[in-house]
Parts: sequence; C-alpha cells; structure tokens
Amino acid sequence: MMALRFEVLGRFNRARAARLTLPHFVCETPLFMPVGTQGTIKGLTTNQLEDIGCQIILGNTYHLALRPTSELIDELGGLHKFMNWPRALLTDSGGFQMVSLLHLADITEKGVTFQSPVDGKPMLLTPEESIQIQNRIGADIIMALDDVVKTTITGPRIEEAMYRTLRWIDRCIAAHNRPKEQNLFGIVQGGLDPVLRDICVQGLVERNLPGYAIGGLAGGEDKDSFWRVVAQCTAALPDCKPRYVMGVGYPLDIVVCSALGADMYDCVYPTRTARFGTALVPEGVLRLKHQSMADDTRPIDSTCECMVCKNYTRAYLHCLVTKDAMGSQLLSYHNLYYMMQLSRNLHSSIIEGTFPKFVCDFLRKMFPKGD
Ligand code: PRF
Ligand code: ZN
Repeated sequence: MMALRFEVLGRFNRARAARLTLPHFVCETPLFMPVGTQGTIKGLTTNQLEDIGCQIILGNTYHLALRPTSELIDELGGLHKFMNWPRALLTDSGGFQMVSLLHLADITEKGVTFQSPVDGKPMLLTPEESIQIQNRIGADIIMALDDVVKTTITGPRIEEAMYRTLRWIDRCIAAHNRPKEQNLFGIVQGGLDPVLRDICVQGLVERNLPGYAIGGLAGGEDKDSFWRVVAQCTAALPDCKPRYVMGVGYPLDIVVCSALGADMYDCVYPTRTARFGTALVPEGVLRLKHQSMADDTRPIDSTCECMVCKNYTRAYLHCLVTKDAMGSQLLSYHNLYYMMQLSRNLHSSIIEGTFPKFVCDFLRKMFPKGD
C-alpha cells in the first residue's frame, strides 16, 4: 500500500530528477526539506514558505507530542490544518531527536526511554507509539522508529542497532493504521560498515515500503566515509522509490548525494546558521556580523532573486543581526530560498542534460582555488 507516486523524469548517470506525488503536494526532486520543530520554521510564516518554494516541511514527533500533543493536533484536524500549511509534511519518528537532545535517553528492545523534559518522569517511546502519534499528526510521510548510533563509535553496538532497527520496522508496519493516506519510510542503519548496511538495505527492501531513508550519517564522520555509505545504499535501493538522506543539508553534500542518486534531504543548518548571522551564498557563506558588512550597500548575493536580496543591503542586515528578530527572519528567508533554488537547479539541470556543467560551476564558485 502506498500513498505516493514516484516518476523519474530525467537522469544523468546515477542522478535522477523525479516527480514525487504526495497526498498534499506534487514535489520535484532532488528536494530539500526545512525543519520546523514545533510546527513552525522559526520566524517564517507559511505564506512566506510557499513564496520561497518549499514543497515539504519536516516536523518532529518528539516536540509535537510534548506540546501541543498529538491528541490535540488530531482533534483540531491534523498538523496541516493546525499550522495552516497546504503542502506536504514529513514527521520524524522521535527517537533520534530524543537521543541527540536528551543525553539521558536510553534504548532497549521495547523502545526509547527518556526523562520527560516537562516533569522529569521516565517515559517510553515504542515503535507502536511513535507510529500512532505520527498517524494522529497526519503528515504525508512518516518515519519508522530506528535505533541510531553515532557513526564515530565502533564495535557490536552498531550491529545491535541495525538488527534492532530491522525488528522495529515490522512493529512499525503492523502499527501503521493509515497506509492509504500516509507513507511509512524505513531507515537504513549500519554505521560505516558496508556489510551491515547491505543487510539492512536488503531487509527493508523485502518489506516493500513506499520509500527509504539513509540514516545514521552526518554525525561527525569524514566526508569520504559518508559519501561512500550513501553511494552504496543508493546503488542497492530500488530505482523506483524515493531515497532520503537524513540530517544532510550542507549545499555541497546535497550536490554530491544527488549525483549519487539520492532525492531528499533535511537539515536545520540553513535556518540555524541564519540565526547566528550567516548567509548561504554561491561562494560558501557570508557572515553578516563581520565588521566589513557595516557599510556594505550590496545585497547578500547579487545573483539571488529572493525578497531579501531585492530589498535589503548587507549594511542593514549587519545592523539587525543578533539585535532584532527581523535579522534572523530575513536571513532564514534568504537561506531557504538559496536551498530551494539549489534544489530547482539540480532538478532542471538533470532533466536538461546539463548536470555536469551545473556541478562544475557550483564547485568552481565554492572552491575558486581548486582545493
Ligand atoms: N534517524 C532518524 N532521524 C534522523 C537521523 C537518523 O539516523 C539522522 C542522521 N543522523 C538525522 N535525523 N530517525
Ligand atoms: Zn537572497
């Protein structure tokens, strides 16, 4: 049972450009999904997100379940209606957020146990509960509860987490009550070990899920290991299903992973870095706090067509940044526009057969000295 259609419209070697039809929106891949933890992308309205061209936004089960609670969201008609977002939504299962945010979280076969940040009471999130909560929230794509370990650790814990992730996927599938309206994606774990990754991919593919995510990456491993795992997983996953690399959001990684056949990405980076006063530009980053911006009358990026670059100078943004909420809102707007423009350029260059030229131009601007 699937509530999506995935049509590949163009290819260049392993890269693909596709149309992903979800219950609430028809998306074009490769695509970047901004992260909105509490049912909002900090500082931006849903109308602005539509203007920017966002197609899917991500919500976190863990945050939404604590406040306003999934029961209330359900009662009020689901998250789309609650946050006034007509396009697609994806919720992550919650385990990763608990483990990465609350270092007190502990994983057992039953699920993820953690201390409630509300009242300190011990709580347990099982695979069944994660899916039940995500069924109530009502996103177009829901994620299986997985056992995530840092890629920088080694030893038997990596293997245990991979096999547990496979056992939990069956509990998630059995608990999923809305397969006609919501797509359950499985998550490939297995650290940096190609044998474990392969076992996990095969196990998930046998379950014939609507889509697959590559998890456990972007956690401090070197780029070479990270890209190697992505290359291995995309090569082994079915060609006719979407592939989502979780937690990845540096522009360079998105370009490289798309060349390796990945389709979807999410990351807090563009909005978080905006709040610290950093703008994404073709050359890399521009730090608006820097003293040299104080009398710079140029826009953030003269080649950017976003509302911020059309209307405001670096000098003005320098003045606002870290002093007024408007500063981080404007930078978040520009940074998400940059990510959406990157997604659109990847999509159209793959379709038009100009993907290698796009990648070369992208790399040349970012690394002008060739390093
Ligand atoms: N699993 C889940 N969410 C995630 C990840 C994961 O592995 C990552 C990658 N570290 C980001 N978000 N469920
Ligand atoms: Zn801009």
